[in-house]
Amino acid sequence: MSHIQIPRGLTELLQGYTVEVLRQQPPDLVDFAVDYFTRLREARAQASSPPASPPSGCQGLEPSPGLVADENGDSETEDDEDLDVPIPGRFDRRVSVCAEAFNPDEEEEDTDPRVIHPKTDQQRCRLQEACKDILLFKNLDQEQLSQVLDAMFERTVKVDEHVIDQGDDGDNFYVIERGTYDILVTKDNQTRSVGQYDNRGSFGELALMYNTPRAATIVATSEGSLWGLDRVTFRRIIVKNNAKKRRMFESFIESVPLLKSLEVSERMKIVDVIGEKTYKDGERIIAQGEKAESFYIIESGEVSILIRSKTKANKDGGNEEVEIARCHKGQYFGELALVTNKPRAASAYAVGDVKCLVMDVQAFERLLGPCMDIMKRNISHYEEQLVKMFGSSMDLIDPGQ
Ligand code: 1OR
Ligand code: 1OR
Repeated sequence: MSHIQIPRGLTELLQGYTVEVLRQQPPDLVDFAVDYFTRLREARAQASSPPASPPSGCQGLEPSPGLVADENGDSETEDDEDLDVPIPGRFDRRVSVCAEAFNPDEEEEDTDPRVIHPKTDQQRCRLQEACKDILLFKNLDQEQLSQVLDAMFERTVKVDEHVIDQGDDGDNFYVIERGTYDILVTKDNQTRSVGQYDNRGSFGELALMYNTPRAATIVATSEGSLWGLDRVTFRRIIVKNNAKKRRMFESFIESVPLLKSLEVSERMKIVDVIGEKTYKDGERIIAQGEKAESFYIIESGEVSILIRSKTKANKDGGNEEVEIARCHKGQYFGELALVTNKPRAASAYAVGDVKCLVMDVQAFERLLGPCMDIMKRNISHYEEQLVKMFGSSMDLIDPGQ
């Protein structure tokens, strides 16, 4: 029998591909392999030739020399479109950045030119306001955040305009400044609305994070204004930061009882979209009666859940808040309103300093389906408790009061 030798590098090559498949869960393994190995070859070719253009390093409001960004977020060299420089926004789509795919944890030197869309002070203010609660931006350091804000560009939309079409390649990520948007999903030739955005939030991260086609169609249902972030900047900063987030939160997320039934890859997808928020002692995290937008898991500290009593009055003559539960590290809250589609049933306050991992309602619905039974079982316990404490069902305490 002849001796078959395994070529050097084959094992690592296949391991790299396998790790990326497990990480990104692509719908088609062959397509993904073509993308992956093509990028790998390009990355290798680039690594062995001298850089085509120097890093710009420009961080101010002015665009870096020779690099301007147009209305659609595409960036082009001013003088010569065919100059041999990497052009953010024109990068071919649905391909992963292989250098990162091989070792997402490694700090690579960043040589891509920065995308900068100059903004007026007023635009910058509006942009900062729109981005202040964006969960994907929560773990960025100041320098990363300022590069993201520099790269964002304004896009206004008209009623019925399709911002994203399901099945397309991903070009930009969007943060909503104003306007309402429908989320439509087509499956088996049937299109249904699966949710809405109401003047806040963000969308379009999935295709950019996982190199997959757009998972939903986003249609403006009013006039609106959005801030776009191009794919290259998104991958360079947000996707790279996700590797850090995985390191930071992986073991904690694995210890959360609610999430135990999920597959590892499902838990990692949660880490990719969560943001960490901190609260000071006594700070209100959730207000009873408000519209719900987020779901919380306590990373450290304690949270007190209070409900307005119908029978006890406070010193101002209003309904006094009574404590009904305490939640600790690893526990969750804020699921009830998301599951029942009602206003918040109770308020939540930080007891001491508190850190929470926060997920938006769309991610909650998309990723926590497998945990729904556990949550519903616990909700039925709330109702039993409520009857014991107040002698009626929870619906009788009007959360809007
Ligand atoms: P994208 O890049 O795939 C469409 O482009 C965007 O719609 C997507 O990123 C998300 O940001 C956003 N399923 C998939 N994508 C969703 C969903 C969603 N909701 C918002 N997007 N589901 C709805 C959950 C309320 C699950 C539907 C089965
Ligand atoms: P939410 O979205 O309504 C308030 O926002 C959160 O408080 C709620 O989700 C739950 O996550 C959390 N009754 C209602 N909400 C409760 C309760 C509760 N406990 C925690 N939350 N009861 C306590 C049962 C031990 C029953 C009321 C007496």
